[in-house]
Amino acid sequence: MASHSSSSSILDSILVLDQEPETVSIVKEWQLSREARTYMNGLVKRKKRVQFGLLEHPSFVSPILRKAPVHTAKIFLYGKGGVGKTSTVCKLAGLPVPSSHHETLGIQTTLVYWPIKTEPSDSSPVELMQLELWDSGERAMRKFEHIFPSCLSSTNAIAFFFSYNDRQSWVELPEIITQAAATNRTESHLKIVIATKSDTPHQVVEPEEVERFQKEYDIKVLSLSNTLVNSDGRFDGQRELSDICNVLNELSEMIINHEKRLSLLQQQQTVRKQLQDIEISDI
Ligand SMILES: Nc1nc2c(ncn2[C@@H]2O[C@H](COP(=O)(O)OP(=O)(O)O)[C@@H](O)[C@H]2O)c(=O)[nH]1
Ligand SMILES: [Mg+2]
Repeated sequence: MASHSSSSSILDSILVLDQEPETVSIVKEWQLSREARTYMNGLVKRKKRVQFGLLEHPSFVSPILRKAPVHTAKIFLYGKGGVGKTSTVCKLAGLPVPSSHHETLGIQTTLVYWPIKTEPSDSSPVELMQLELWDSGERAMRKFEHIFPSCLSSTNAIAFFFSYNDRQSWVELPEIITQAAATNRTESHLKIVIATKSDTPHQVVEPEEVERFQKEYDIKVLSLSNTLVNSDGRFDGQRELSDICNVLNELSEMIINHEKRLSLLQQQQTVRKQLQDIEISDI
């Protein structure tokens, strides 16, 4: 009996080696649906996004979110000064986007909560993404050597930045990807590229180049415009939410699928090690 159960557990382990990572699809624009309204009430109050400190949680505002499973992810924003990293944080968190460039001092962290629904939408529960955005200025990183490694430490993802109106930021992209890989040798983080200023009329990076980059590096490029949806300059929380919905869903989907892939890889490594140990003890 004992040998039967141990041989079936070995078989289960071997099956893990052939497994492909399960991929999750997030329901697009679910956050704008009628069903999502009660959940989103925790995020938008009087047309403004609610901001959360370290000890706060959206369930304080919308108790229905208390039961939602939480995916926590640290994302480090990395790229040349002035490309729009801080503006992207503001756009995604629903804060006013700075109208001029001020070097970010030290490290700024911002929490963005985002309820999601995965396919099949009829039966899956609402889950909550907790995205911890780490933003730091170029000068601060050069001056204080500990900043760069701290931003990379245990990060789930690195968002590499360039902007469509700054050729240099595009040319430097492969270099900064290599630089991050050299510092964070485990390389277990997800790599994403965020391309800002897609709204500017004088673009110096061609869409074909971006297309080629995605194929060559196998890194997805998300294009953004950190401008207000209302052209009269008035902030409308609901319209701003619709504007960032796709980006936050794509980001969340990539993070969840990356974590699933990593967890399967770790499981497979453990099984390989166990099988090696069995072979050695058989000798
Ligand atoms: N038109 C436009 N301007 C942007 C966009 N993103 C950022 N900016 C502007 O670019 C400048 C630098 O942005 P900032 O976020 O401070 O850059 P950082 O140094 O990478 O943090 C600011 O004046 C922003 O208003 C965008 O998507 N479109
Ligand atoms: Mg900045």
